[in-house]
Amino acid sequence: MLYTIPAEPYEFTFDPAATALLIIDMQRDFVDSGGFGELLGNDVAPLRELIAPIGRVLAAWRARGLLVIHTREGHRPDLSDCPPAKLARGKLEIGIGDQGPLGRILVRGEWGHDIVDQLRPLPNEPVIDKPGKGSFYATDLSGILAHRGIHSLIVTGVTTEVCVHTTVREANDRGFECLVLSDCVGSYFPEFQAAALKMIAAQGGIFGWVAPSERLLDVV
Ligand code: TIU
Repeated sequence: MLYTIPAEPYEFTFDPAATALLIIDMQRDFVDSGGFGELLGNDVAPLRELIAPIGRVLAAWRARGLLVIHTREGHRPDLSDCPPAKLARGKLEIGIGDQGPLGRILVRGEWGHDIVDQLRPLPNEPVIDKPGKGSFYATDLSGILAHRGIHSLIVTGVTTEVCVHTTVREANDRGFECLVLSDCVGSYFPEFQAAALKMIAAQGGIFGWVAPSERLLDVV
């Protein structure tokens, strides 16, 4: 069964059985005080506002028994999968792999690396651990989507211009149709949020579609 909802730049049509809800990097390291995002100099408040709307979409998607996939950005404890350039970037006093208030920053297994309690994955929901900003690079996401017959992605999470954009661009080049939920993605920078959303839907939907989550919740 196909559903069609109003979106930018025109209506988005999808088959729920062939669509996954992707929740990108809703980790304490990005949305909690003391995490990587704050150590980069950002105010985490705008990102915390996403937890409630993403939670509503997550509940609706789970109630329909549809596929939910979570991602986490982070590295092995020995940092062998972290490019030296990424480690050095920012000249931070406390950076990736260092001990911070939430544990070692962006290191798998640490408190700060994990997803916030409100959006905690269920045991049957794949969690993609990714070393980069994109969810496809150096992960098994492509295989998981292929095995489930997924062609479309509902995209949520943080941050809009970094991991969300990189993932949507990767997905678009792989032939996926992406709907980005405008109130379920967030940036530390309001001007980047606005530009990043425009860039997805511009030029006839060069990377995909954008709509508020109410439009999706109207039909699922
Ligand atoms: N810094 C920033 O805006 N984002 C990241 O480093 N990672 C994600 O977006 N997940």
